[in-house]
Amino acid sequence: MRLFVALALPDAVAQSLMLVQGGVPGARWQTRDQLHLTLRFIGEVDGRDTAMLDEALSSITAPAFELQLHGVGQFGNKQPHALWAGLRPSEALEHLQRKVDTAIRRVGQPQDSHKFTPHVTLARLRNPPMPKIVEWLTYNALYTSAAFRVDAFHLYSSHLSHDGSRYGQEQSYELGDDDGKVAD
Ligand code: 3AM
Repeated sequence: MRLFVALALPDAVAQSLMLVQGGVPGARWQTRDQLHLTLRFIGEVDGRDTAMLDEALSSITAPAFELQLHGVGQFGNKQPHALWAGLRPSEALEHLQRKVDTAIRRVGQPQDSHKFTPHVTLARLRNPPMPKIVEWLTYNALYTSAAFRVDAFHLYSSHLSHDGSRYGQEQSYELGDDDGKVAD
């Protein structure tokens, strides 16, 4: 199974993102079900490793926190391959990401060589029409979502299909109150 760890987005935030999904011909806009915020890509694992990962992720304690999406960007520089929404800086998010990364490395999964760049992918691009992309980036530069509470993170599976990736929530892990403990 191909796995990754991510945050889900509330419907209101997803709807606000869907309003900025347009204006770039040829872009493959992510559907509602594909929108998420990746904390850590894992990759292909077997059933035994999945069980170990689940156990490691279950043992994470971290506080729930507030997030707000803000701004947009692209990956790929002169050959953009993805458009995304960014986030207002969040120490709590970085803290959770480090905990998830450490837990995953401890059970023997290889390190992810990419630096963590918090984002929500909005579109994937094959033949980027540069002027339209510059226009889209400029027009949506001030995009800001409502603030929302993050009280869980999830282990997702990813299945490639002819119409893009299909993501499924395999497991969910609750975040706690301010001291990180999950309430009973
Ligand atoms: O959060 P997004 O959608 O930007 O690009 C993939 C996607 O990111 C990324 O993991 C998320 C879930 O598929 N991804 C895919 N292969 C990857 C790899 N080898 C990867 N990230 C790092 N290394």
